[in-house]
Amino acid sequence: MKTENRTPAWLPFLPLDVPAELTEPAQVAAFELSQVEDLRAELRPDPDLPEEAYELLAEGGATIVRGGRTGMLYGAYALLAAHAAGTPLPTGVRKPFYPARMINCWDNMDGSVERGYAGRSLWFEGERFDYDPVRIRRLGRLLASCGINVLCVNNVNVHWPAQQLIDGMLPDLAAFAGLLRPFGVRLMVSVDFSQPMSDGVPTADPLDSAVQAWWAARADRVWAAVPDLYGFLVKADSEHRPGPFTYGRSHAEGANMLARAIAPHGGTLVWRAFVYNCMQDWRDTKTDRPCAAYDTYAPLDGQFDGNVILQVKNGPFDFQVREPVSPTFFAMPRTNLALELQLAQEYTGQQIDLYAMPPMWDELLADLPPERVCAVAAVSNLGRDENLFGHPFAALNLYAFGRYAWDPAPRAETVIAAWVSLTYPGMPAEDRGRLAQILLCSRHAYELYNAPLGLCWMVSPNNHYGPSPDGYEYQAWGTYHKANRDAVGIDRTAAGTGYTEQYPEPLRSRYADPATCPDELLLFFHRLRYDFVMRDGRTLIQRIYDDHFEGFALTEKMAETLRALPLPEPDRAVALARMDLQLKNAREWCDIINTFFRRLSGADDAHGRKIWD
Ligand code: GCV
Repeated sequence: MKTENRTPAWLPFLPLDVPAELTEPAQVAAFELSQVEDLRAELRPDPDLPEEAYELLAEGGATIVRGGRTGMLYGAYALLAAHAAGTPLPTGVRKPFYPARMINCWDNMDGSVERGYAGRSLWFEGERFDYDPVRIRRLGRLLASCGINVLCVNNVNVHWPAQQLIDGMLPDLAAFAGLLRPFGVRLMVSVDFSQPMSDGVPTADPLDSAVQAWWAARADRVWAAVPDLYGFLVKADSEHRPGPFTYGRSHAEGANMLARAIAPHGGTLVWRAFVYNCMQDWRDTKTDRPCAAYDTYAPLDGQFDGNVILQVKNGPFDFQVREPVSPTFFAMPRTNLALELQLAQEYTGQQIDLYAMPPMWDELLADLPPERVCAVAAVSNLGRDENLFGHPFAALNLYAFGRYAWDPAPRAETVIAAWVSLTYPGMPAEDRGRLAQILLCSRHAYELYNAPLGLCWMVSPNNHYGPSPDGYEYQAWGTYHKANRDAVGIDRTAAGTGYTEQYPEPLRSRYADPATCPDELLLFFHRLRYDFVMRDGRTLIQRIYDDHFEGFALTEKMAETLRALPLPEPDRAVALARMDLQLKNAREWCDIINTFFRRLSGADDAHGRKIWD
């Protein structure tokens, strides 16, 4: 397999490969620091500091990196980043806010990546592990340099032969784990809840003693092969995956059974809360998909074992362009919760259209206090493409995820600016500023032409790129906007589906009243007539038209600025080619959605712009 020599993403300040013989994070740290000629630094292990903590101290013209076992590596990267960007050293003891900072890779063993937009899998091909170890060590370096410490190696939809990862392929899993271990990155495996049945056990009922014994024995084998495995990740009773519902058992009973099997090994059981009826009849107006996670899990609060983490998507639907914070986060104070984000840009441009996520996370943090969850996870946006991310700027989202996972404080501008400086140090400061501005406004532009006012699911079915206003309207996925000639949206207040009742105050009242509901979420929570007058005095239909036109116009401006930037190759060629595709996509969204609403409503655009008849 070909080894790419290009150093990925935000580490141009250290274009090097870490030698294979280094096995400890401290050795990697020492090696990294030794490669920078004008840097005097010394590592000082401190067993009194938490394992991942560090402190940088100036001492006699040198910098001391005091740290725990992995902390020294994090400290070394912090020092190198500050050195490269010319910024002051971080002060005081630094330690991550969340102990588990995970990426979930939806990689299949046939080499495909579910919702992957950066090429094939970096480590699977042809139903087995198949990778370039040099590239995997670079990946470890990339992850450590932004603070990510857990990688789930396979898709949550566990397709055969991924069951073998905890069976015949354990030696391969162990070898792969060994490549990432020097970077402080631990593996996790997605498991198939029904796996005992493929091994002669007649049931997967979590209360059956044969099932419990099977998992306990399996856990013994798995941890014997990979003693520092972080744990298992489970998607159960979701989108046709097997799970405890088949046996009339609750998700607490299902999760606890697995958690007890892995507890003796210190394993963590991460259980996804993405459960809803994906076989809904569109005529059924009682079922409202956003209610599903809360309805399933809130009654189980306090019933999960201590080594279970319930992983909840940021919003109640499924990674739409904009969603309100999931109410499940507020309903389970006695349960370990993890926040799940999606870096893979499934609904947000597929790593063709620009969509920098930090502004979205800042908004999320305004409603979700970081201490509501004990861990964070993100669906990976990585792949085998030369630049690892498909779009060179998509690297920002992984970098930023690591930074926010370490320190969940809203600071989109700072993180974006830091990424730009580290990635393109050779570009003049003014141009870096322009690029940072493009990235900062990319989400706003995308939202305006794609899904303004909280309108979800007007996307092409299955591949989820490009507009199809009625594409999901009569399907079984619970994804309806119900636009007719007079109105659009679903009433999710107490008078409607009751979804707003799942929120605590003040969110409940804020969302329930169209007068206080943020414009961006208006059509998520309310069914409104096209002549509804918005806070800014415009009618709803005029806002729909205006937002789509504005989103396209903003994209044209972004394209113009981008074309003038002295980006290094090959990033420039890739970014410009993808921007051309984005412009086409934005035009389609603008024209098709506006035409859809004009045909339904018959309303003219107040500014007489072209909308098709
Ligand atoms: C891994 C959405 C995606 C699926 C994904 C699922 C999930 O439905 O379209 O590809 O499956 O979310 O998060 O489990």
